[in-house]
Amino acid sequence: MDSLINALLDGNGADSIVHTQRLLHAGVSVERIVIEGIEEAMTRLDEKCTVSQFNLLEIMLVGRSVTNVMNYLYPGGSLPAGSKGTVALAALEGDIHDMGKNILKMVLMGKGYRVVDCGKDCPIQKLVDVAEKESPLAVGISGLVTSIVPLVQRVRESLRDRGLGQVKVMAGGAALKQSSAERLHVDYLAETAFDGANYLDRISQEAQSHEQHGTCHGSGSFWPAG
Ligand code: B12
Repeated sequence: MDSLINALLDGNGADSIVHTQRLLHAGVSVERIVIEGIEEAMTRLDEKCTVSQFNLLEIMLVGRSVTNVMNYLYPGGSLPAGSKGTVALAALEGDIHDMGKNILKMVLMGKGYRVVDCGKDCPIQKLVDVAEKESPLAVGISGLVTSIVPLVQRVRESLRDRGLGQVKVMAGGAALKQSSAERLHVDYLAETAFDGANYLDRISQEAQSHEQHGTCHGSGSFWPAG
């Protein structure tokens, strides 16, 4: 895994792919490559980029290598149609980080969800408009800067004001995961993209079971849907 991390940190896209292939051949799971490889590389990049050493070009090259590896792990052509339900994703207004969101998008598509990507720096209004149009199972908010916490806290209410109280809200990303679901007023706070996918699997199964039996199980949320 260290060779992959070093290739990513060098911004060497070709070597990053070679090391990814080697790991896959050795039986290492995609999930481990994302969490122990890509996320670990970004943590080390952060340590490297102290205020005095901040180097935008370096970060961009790393970002490109990360994208190469993700495209390799989740090739567009092999993605299923998205039969499990729709999810709308966004990084809210004031947050221009989108690598975590893009990874989440690929993981969710790979797991069979249809993903509507509202992009980065996205106003809440736009996210709610998309939710109204697409009727998603959930909206996912990726937050990397702490300044967007007050916006995240408004998402649930904004959905409810539009009559979309049944849409679950999940959050993740380096800044948000230091908080709690309760404080952020969201239904679920994920540590990793795979946590988010597992949460969606649970609520998607619950939704299907409601449709089939008309029964009401717990939603895994402490926020009322009304
Ligand atoms: C790369 C980077 C950038 C790049 C972004 C490129 C891009 N296209 O995304 C650039 C150079 C543009 C950038 C700019 C800035 N950045 Co910056 N950046 C980072 C860095 C080094 C890595 C972020 C990253 O991509 N991580 C990798 C991804 C894969 O991790 P992740 O997002 O957490 O995602 C994983 C999970 O959390 C999960 N996930 C993520 N989102 C979601 C959502 C849901 C719903 C779910 C289920 C899961 C999930 O899935 C992923 C895989 O498991 C971090 C340091 C760090 N350690 O995070 C600083 C950091 C986030 N940046 C920071 C800052 C301050 C800035 C700037 C303000 C710097 C400046 N002074 O100009 C600007 C502008 C910020 C703005 N307005 O948005 C701070 C934020 C501090 C804070 N807490 O508020 C950090 C923490 C650096 C630091 N230590 O100070 N940055």
